[in-house]
Amino acid sequence: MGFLTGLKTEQRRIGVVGLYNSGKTVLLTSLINHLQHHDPTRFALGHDRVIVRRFRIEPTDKEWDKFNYEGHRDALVHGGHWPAKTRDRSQFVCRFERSDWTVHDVLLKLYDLPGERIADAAMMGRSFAEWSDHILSVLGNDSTYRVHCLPFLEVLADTDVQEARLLRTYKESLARLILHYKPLITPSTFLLDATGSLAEPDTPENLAEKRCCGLDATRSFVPLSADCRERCPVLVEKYDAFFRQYRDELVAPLLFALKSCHALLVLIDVTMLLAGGVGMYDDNRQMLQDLIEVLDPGKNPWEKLFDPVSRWLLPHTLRPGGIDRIAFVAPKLDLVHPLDRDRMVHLIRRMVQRYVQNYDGLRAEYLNCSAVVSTKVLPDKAGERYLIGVPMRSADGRKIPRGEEQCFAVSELPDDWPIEWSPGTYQFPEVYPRMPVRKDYPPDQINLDRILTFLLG
Ligand SMILES: Nc1nc2c(ncn2[C@@H]2O[C@H](COP(=O)(O)OP(=O)(O)OP(=O)(O)O)[C@@H](O)[C@H]2O)c(=O)[nH]1
Ligand SMILES: [Mg+2]
Repeated sequence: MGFLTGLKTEQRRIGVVGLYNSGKTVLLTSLINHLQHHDPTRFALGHDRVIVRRFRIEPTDKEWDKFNYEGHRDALVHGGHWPAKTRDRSQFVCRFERSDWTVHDVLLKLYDLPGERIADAAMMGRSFAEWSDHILSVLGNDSTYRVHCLPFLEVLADTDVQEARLLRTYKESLARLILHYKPLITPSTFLLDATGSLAEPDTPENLAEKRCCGLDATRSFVPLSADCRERCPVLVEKYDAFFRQYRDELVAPLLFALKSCHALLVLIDVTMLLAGGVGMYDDNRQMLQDLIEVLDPGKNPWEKLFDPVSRWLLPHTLRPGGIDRIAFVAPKLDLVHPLDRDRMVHLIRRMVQRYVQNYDGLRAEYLNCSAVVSTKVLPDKAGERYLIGVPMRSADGRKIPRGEEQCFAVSELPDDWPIEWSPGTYQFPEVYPRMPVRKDYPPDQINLDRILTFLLG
């Protein structure tokens, strides 16, 4: 508690979620950097010239690894490259005062997770049978899924079910889905296993051979249809146990942490969804829907028990949590031409707003942002959009070493999501980060301050 200053403490827990590669870790790194070396002219918290003071990093809760802020910041500044992909959940805890909050300081807890795990959200609150039905209804009702999962669906329907074939065909299906930009890969350990090892690009057959779909190779499981469950009670018993271990050990700690948050920051990477095709859009939407359903944000019963004043007087550990606000954010705004940046916000609204309105008492904000602005803008030439930055990939998609700045074209954003589009129709080339070398000078950002202002409430 802020006993040195005689202040009360307001604890805020914020979970950051989004698909893999959507920009969670970069956003957190830039956000922390701006709080640590706060300059109100470059990061406006609230409406006035609010100053952040007495910023200090605090120990994480005991069951959490510390978010590697220093390492990520170092990779950006000294390495000139983006932070490494996240392989495990982590937490960052800091305390600071803000000049417009005179009676309390802020204890801020931020949560980062590997985006792959979002695909498992539908396991929470479901039995193995319920999860199986949920996943198989997605696989069966969507034509893309049906095509890639056909051999598995046929083995499931077989009267003589063989477990080895079930496992192999399910894993080959997951591998084909990955190759077709479908991120709903569950159990997510097929992509990123429980020890943090990541699936490398390979053929479906090899991936099926090398990867597991469970806590480990001896505890893999696949969804079973109602028919199959009827016919194979022994297999059901085994998978039910593996499913429960997986859900309780890998998924529950994450989901409980998110559920105990006051606010969520949901990243929806419009550039990735447009570049990845309609399948990627559909999956992201489904996964967000599953996640929000499990987290059940909005008014919680605690809120009815305490009026705002008595809540204020409670010690912060007893103050009710419960997500009452979500910022839906389209990241990487700097990869989109300024003429189209407002459309990013419109697109994420169109994607989730109707669903979010179902939750009473939930405050939602829709914004775009760039955590580390890494491009400069050229005026549009004859309707084409051009940006300047240091490209990360060659024309054939291979990663290339950091070189000189170049001018490159980016796609125009549509007014609304098209009915259908294939991977590659839209292009937003990745660039190397542009970071100031001076350690106490945080990167140029857009809207991170507005996001935090909203989330802190
Ligand atoms: N140009 C630009 N690119 C960004 C920005 N933020 C993120 N990126 C790009 O997005 C990639 C992924 O960012 P991360 O923060 O690692 O993504 P993540 O959501 O943490 O991904 P996982 O750890 O896989 O879940 C980076 O390597 C960058 O290429 C940004 O503000 N501007
Ligand atoms: Mg990450």
